[in-house]
Amino acid sequence: MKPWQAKLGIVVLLAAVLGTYTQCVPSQGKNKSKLKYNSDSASTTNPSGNSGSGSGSGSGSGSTTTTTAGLSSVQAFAQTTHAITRARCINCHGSFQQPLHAVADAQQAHDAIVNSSKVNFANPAQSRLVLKLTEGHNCWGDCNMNAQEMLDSVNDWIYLMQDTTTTTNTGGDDYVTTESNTIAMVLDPNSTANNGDIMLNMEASMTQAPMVKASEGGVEYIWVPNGTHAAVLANNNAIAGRSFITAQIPINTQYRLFGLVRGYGDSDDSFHIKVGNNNYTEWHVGGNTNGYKWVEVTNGAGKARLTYNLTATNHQIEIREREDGTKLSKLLFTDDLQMTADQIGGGPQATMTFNLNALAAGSNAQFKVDVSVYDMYSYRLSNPRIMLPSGMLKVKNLKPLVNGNFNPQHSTYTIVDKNVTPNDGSLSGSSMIILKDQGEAFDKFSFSFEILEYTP
Ligand SMILES: [Ca+2]
Ligand SMILES: [Ca+2]
Repeated sequence: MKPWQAKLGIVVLLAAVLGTYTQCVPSQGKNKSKLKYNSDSASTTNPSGNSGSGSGSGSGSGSTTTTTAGLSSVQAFAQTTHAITRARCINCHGSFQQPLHAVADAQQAHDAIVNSSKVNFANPAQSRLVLKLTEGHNCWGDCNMNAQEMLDSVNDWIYLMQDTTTTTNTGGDDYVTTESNTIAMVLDPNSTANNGDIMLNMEASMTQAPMVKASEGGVEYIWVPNGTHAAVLANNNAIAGRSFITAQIPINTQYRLFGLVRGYGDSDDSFHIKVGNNNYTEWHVGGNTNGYKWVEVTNGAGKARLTYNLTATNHQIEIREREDGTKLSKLLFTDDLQMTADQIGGGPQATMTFNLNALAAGSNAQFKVDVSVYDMYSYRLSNPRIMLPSGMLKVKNLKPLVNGNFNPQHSTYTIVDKNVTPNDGSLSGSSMIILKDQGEAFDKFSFSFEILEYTP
């Protein structure tokens, strides 16, 4: 099952770039407990997110590989690009204007595009469907944003056509831990998540030069490098760097907006920001923030508080350069109007813990790895490590299993080959993106090791 087919459960952190999918968003009563977010999700862990304790067995025989066939081109088109053409192009291309890619019949609309070579599967960005929008052909908003939306849909169309290969690990000679709780429970063990909270990772945004993406100390951010422009830029200055991201708002209500920012001083501490159809507001993050800090999005030098009335749909967010040198890592919409920036601390990143004692008798070792939701389709694992009270534990070839299955693409940690000691338990400094299987409400992690040999 592809991840978006079982799109249930928590909505705590969707970095939605895709406007074409209908998500099942729970709209039941909202828990108003404060949801805590990490300032630095790449290097901080939430100890309360502990889950997945247990052990496992190391017996079994081999593994089986299964391939799930991708969708047909028409099926994939119907779920992706067709949704855009139906919504945006129907007035002309749904009736009289060739190619008739916006007619209701998916096969006919699909054939109209494919047979006239309006889509370029080898180089989606060069698809006429996309380029026409960048050239200004009947955009329904900002042409570049519309083009990006169309390009996203074509990329998804291609993705949906691909076969998915998974390997069912039935043990073999490997040592396999027990399964974690579901990722939804791991990330939110007390079900305190607020359904009206939406986290956006700016690394998933579309930037327009001189706005660029970068990272430092495990924090990904966007910025216009300091020194690019000498002066403060007005919100209609065409030379400004810009970035766009879609917020998938789950509930019709009022929201406040916060950003995880870094400012360096009075001339490096502001953005213009535009939410949906609202006007630009001038967001001053407050001089030198001394590192990354959650700051409420306010308006003007007087920092007037803002409340956004947003409908339950996709809203385009534009971050626009005002003063270069200002960095933005994440945005958080919340319908908890009482929330303040200093309450945003811990987060939807959690540590999974697996007891290895049954796999490596007498070791009393624990395997720990941090997990977060990366985007609509994937998780991120980071900082795999072993806590070993004494002795030495030889560890080799670590594989994450999602719902018991190993996907050969998830191979970052297969090169692990280490003699772990109490003072040195880190298995890798790399993080790994893991494709969701059925979504965080269902997916459970376990881990296999080729070798786990304990020496007291
Ligand atoms: Ca300033
Ligand atoms: Ca500056």
